[in-house]
Amino acid sequence: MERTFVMVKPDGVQRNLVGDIVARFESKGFKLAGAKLMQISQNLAETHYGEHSDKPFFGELVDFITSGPVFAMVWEGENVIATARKMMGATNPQDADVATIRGDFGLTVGKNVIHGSDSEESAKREIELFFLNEELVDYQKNQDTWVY
Ligand code: IDP
Repeated sequence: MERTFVMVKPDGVQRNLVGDIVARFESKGFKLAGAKLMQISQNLAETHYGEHSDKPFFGELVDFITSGPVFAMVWEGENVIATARKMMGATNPQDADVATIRGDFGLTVGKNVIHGSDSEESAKREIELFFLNEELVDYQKNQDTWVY
């Protein structure tokens, strides 16, 4: 089953949105495989956002993502990578549809509440970057027979 990396950014944690965001993924039918509240180091931030290192907003992005705790998660389920991106909405919350996480909770691209892997390759990379193998749990949920 597919897995993806999702993270409530420091603005989402400070604004008490963790519960609502977790509830959306649970209600959709996805299964939580791992989760933790953590402070991202400068080094981890620069590695995670490495593809943006030449962008003008890189410094601001690293400062922001290290400015307070984040809530890191691994979610599992059929087509979860693409579906999580749909549930998050467009990168700029002003372009994000209503009923998406960014559409409902964000106003600016710099503080857009949530991160989610954008491909199979980045999901694998980001899960390995943020979680040890033993922090991820393989288990059955009875609801799955009603979801699939
Ligand atoms: P994504 O988070 O939707 O995958 P990316 O293009 O990978 O979007 O950008 C990573 C993050 O960088 C965004 O979520 C956003 O917080 C931040 N970002 C993107 N563009 C800008 C910008 O123009 N100014 C400030 N921050 C930006």
